[in-house]
Amino acid sequence: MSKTIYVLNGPNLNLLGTREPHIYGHATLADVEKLCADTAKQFGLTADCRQSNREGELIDFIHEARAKAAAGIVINAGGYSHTSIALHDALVAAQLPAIDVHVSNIHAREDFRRHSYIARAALGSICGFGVDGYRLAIMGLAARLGAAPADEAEDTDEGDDAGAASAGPLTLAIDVQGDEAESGADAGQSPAAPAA
Ligand code: CA2
Repeated sequence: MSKTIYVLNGPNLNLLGTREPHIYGHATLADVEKLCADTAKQFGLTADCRQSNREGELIDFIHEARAKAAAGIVINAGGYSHTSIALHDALVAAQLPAIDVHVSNIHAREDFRRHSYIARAALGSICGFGVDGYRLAIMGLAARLGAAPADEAEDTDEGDDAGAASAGPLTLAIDVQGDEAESGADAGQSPAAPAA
């Protein structure tokens, strides 16, 4: 199995961080892609990040993920989430574990955003956690794939790793696998988790 996760972003997500920060926050698409790369690396995975404003190109990316036997797909199809049977069909055909991600809480907005065709073809959905949802999606996928967090000792041979995400994801991965009660605070990317 490949160790590559495709991270696909759909229409208008190239505008992240430039408009409507009250809904989508201040992080840019470049920030999101770095977050994904850093998180994937912590699990010995690689994030191949793509963005397109075209439905057909997103479908091509999904076909490519299938052809390359990618480990999984994290997808925020933007507005196409609510309209695209074609993207749904591509994900079903790909037969790869996929996670449907939305930066905003689509259930707390207009009714037309509440339905996601992507969610129906996905292993799970994450929404409302801001861009931290991408990190959570990769962690969930990694847990499902059985990808253990990279050992910290092994991590040091990679040289200067100052840009990598904090130890938060590692802590949460231990929670998932070992049922620990402790939650993983991270570098402040997400709203505080509700108390257990
Ligand atoms: O919350 C999400 O991640 C969405 O998938 C974002 C889509 C929206 O159509 C979905 O209902 C929910 C829109 C992406 C637009 O992104 C922008 C970002 C900054 C400024 C303007 C648009």
